[in-house]
Amino acid sequence: MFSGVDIDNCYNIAIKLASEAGEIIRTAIGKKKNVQTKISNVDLVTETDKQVEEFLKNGFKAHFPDHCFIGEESATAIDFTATPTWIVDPVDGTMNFVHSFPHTAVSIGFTVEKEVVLGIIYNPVLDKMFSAIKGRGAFCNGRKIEVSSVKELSQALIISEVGSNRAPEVMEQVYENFTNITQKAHGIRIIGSAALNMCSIASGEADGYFEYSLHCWDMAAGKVIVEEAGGIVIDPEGGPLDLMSRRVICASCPEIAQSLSKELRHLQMPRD
Ligand code: LIP
Repeated sequence: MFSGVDIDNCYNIAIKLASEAGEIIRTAIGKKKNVQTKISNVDLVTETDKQVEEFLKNGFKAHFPDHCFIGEESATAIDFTATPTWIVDPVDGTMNFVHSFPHTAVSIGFTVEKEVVLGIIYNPVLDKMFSAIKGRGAFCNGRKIEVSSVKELSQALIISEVGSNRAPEVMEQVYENFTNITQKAHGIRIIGSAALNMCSIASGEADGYFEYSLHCWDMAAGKVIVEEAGGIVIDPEGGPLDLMSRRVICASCPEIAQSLSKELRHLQMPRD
């Protein structure tokens, strides 16, 4: 129990809704998409993003009428409070979805008193269901997952993203950081889904991930999945992660997180 919340019931409902949402995405990914743009011409939204969000919003409202809901496609001014809150990205990696690139997922985080206590990230194309409840470990399709044992940036595989904010000052910082980290690490990868990037850290497939310009729905579920897999999730400047700060470092261990923090040029983003 987390402050009177029946977390097992929340988990069971969220897994069921994530599976059903995944079915919508799996069916739609092979079909022609109706694509619109949001803040830039590479910030995409499709009818599937909206359909899945509506489905999840109605599903969580029906089961948990007292809980709050923050979703990528319906969020306006975000009012994040201590009340139990579902934080949802209906299709994380929308650009990938549009191109039928198979790294796309539904991401569901659940907070109690502003702390993420449950996370579910489901890639329906590859049929990978990642989940974690605070204090109980992290899993993929029911199998326990753990971060890698890599402890040095020089030996690490790092993931990052270009993001959909193409403002010149943002792009300059992105490329400066890519150039620097490429020289310091084993390698760098861009995959296109913040949520699945965090699952790669949790699964031990990569050792560090950083991004600026993302939103709370991109990282809420991933935070608890990485932590329960034995990893660390921090603010890029070194303090605890602020879910609304729109930036993140996560890593297999504190050493890599701190090395990334030291090497990166940081950017303050307008808060969610
Ligand atoms: C996207 C992320 C991607 C990130 C973008 C964006 P969307 O989410 O997952 O990794 O670089 O900034 O937030 O828009 O596809 O849900």
